Amino acid sequence: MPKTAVITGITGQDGSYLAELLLSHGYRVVGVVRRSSAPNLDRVEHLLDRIELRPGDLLDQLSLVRLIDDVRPQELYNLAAMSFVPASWDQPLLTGEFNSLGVMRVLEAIRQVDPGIRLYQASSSEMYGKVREVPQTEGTPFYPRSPYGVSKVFGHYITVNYRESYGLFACSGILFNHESPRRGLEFVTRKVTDGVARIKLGLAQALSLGNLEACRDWGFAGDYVRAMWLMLQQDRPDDYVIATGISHSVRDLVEAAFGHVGLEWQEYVRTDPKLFRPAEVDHLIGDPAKARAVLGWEPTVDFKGLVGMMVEADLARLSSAGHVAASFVGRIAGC
Ligand code: NAP
Ligand code: G4F
Repeated sequence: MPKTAVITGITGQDGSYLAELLLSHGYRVVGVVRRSSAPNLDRVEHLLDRIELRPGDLLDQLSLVRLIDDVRPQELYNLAAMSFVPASWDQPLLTGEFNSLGVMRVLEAIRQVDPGIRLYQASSSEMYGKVREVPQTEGTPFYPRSPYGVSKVFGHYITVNYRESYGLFACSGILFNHESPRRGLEFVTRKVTDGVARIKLGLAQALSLGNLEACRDWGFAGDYVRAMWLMLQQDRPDDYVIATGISHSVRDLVEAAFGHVGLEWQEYVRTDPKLFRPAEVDHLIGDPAKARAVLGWEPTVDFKGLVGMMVEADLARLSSAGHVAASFVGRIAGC
């Protein structure tokens, strides 16, 4: 019998890569989508004939209980969240509803319907915030610096608590920043690679950024979803740091992305004080030793490869969009 997996957040960056991975392992994949008047299925468009989509919302306990009862999965990957850190200062209560109470709703639904379901919870390196130790491991204390980080600490500990209280097979993956051509446009890597492609193609003249000195341990999302799956294939549930172990500044990122297309970044990048955060996470670098030893997990894409992949994808997307727009204008002009 093929296994069945439920993915909350299937329309997001990680959800789309995870769905591809699980399909390649022969799973029946059921994605949870929240009700909206304009569905946002771009990232899973190419999978729609192979996955099932069901309505559900982390704000609605009943929708989760019904869904799990109907689908009866062996595994549930809880990726849904409000994931953009700056937005968490604008909407701290909603962030808590999604990222903290939402996790507890998923845990309760599992506990009520079938405590045998294995759960992956998407925890975050933002929980380390003002870091207490370098590099950060599974044992490093948390010191979150944003409502997002605080909400994820709750999600992390309630997952550990349900594992210890009720014996659930619940794993928390403490994932460091992971990126791809499917990353949302507001996150710094994608903002930079999209900006570089626009400048290279003559569609923009400059790029505004915030803090160039912040450092992150950036990896490739396709590698990180493999770690999620591996966690749920072990004999016992546990928590793991997933990272590359190498950190770069936003300035390094900018230099690599502009350098990839032969441009000098200093000529195009402006810093805008409005893009600085009320409290910054200055430097993240993870130690993935446990994941390497227990899961056999290794990243396959390095920083330079990641930046190059994202710039190339944005160049291709914007070039073909420009081509479509130009031919459309041509057709109108020809009428
Ligand atoms: P993403 O692209 O922002 O995707 C978030 C997903 O959550 C979307 O599918 C969104 O659906 C869904 N969602 C939001 N609120 C929901 C709700 N109330 N009910 C149901 N679905 C809801 O995020 P990502 O980068 O793939 O990250 C996946 C998870 O990993 C998140 O929990 C994030 O916090 C965590 N994480 C990410 C990173 C990273 O570097 N990417 C690192 C550590 C942890 P819509 O399409 O309807 O908006
Ligand atoms: O790309 P970012 O917005 O990602 P951030 O805040 O690190 O959060 C991401 O990674 C977390 C894991 O650690 C996830 F949990 C979370 O869901 C999300 O996926 O910002 C990275 C850094 C920050 O220090 C920010 O201040 O880039 C700096 N930055 C500088 N200029 C900018 C900009 N960030 C954004 N978004 N936009 C800028 O213009």
